[in-house]
Amino acid sequence: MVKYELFYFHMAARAEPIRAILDYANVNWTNRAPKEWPAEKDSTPFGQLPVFTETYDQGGQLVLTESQAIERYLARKFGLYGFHPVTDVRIDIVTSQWETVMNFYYGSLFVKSQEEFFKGVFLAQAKILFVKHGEQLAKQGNGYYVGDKITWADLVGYVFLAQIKEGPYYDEELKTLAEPLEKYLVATLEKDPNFQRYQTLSKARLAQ
Ligand SMILES: N[C@@H](CCC(=O)N[C@@H](CS)C(=O)NCC(=O)O)C(=O)O
Repeated sequence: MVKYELFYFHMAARAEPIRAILDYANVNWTNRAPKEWPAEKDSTPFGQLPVFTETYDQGGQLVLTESQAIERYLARKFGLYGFHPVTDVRIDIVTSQWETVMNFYYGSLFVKSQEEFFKGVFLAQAKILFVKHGEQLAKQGNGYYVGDKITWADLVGYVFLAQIKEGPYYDEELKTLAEPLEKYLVATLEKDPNFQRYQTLSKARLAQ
């Protein structure tokens, strides 16, 4: 048996797509938060979180860093990546676009000295993303970014949109631009029992 552990702060942020993949795939995994981060920082591979660890029964560990690399690895492992180099790259495009927008979003929330700069770029890029992804989802018409089943791209889109919706910048303009994302992506995922399991587990985790 393999033991899975995700090490991240007690918040959704960058680790949430990893959690969504694991729960969607019904994997048994442990969520761990630092007790005293400055003292723990040097023990991580790159001085940052998330860190994802697989521990094997027969001995040995796989220790991974970089949220997107971890997500891609798990998506591949648990059947949430594409089925061809072309579908894989389409999924990569969607997840990279979301990551870029979220880097500016987190910058605006956590880098106080440059809050206005990050906020400005976040808003400009989020608007483009909402419009373009809305068009892609409308063209697809089945609720999924790529192909005809849920993939890592859909989970990323849902969880990052949810964070923006709960954050300080979700005004009427963004809300209007997000309508196609709501209509196709959000509505489809919220009907999926595997996704509902993730939602229940996620709520319980963050309430702890
Ligand atoms: N590119 C990295 C960025 C990781 C990152 O920025 N982690 C932040 C939290 S979201 C962190 O560990 N901050 C604490 C620190 O740098 O000491 C990833 O996607 O995993």
